[in-house]
Amino acid sequence: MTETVTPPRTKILVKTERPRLHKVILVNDDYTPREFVVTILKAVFRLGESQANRVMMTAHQRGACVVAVFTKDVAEEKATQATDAARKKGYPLLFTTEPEE
Ligand code: TYC
Repeated sequence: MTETVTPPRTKILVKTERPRLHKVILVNDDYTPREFVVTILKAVFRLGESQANRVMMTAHQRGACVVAVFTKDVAEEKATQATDAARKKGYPLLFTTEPEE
């Protein structure tokens, strides 16, 4: 007679963590015109006029301001794109990225 062996059922719980988001940070400088900063914030980060002005003024007064958060790739791409656009015009404007806590 054949015996049927039933193995214990093991339930495997797969936990997937969400990828960490990265902040794009606008850094103040003394040379880039305010209007140009606003133009970049609107073109690259799709901010509206008043939000772009608020972000620019916050960086101007406090030294830096978070523009937005994205996945790592998108944050780095947008920061590079925005910084390169400023270099092409001869401005020292800088966007950096850092992971969110
Ligand atoms: N501080 C610049 C000026 O007075 C304007 C400026 C604002 C530049 C924000 C960079 O991230 C910046 N012309």
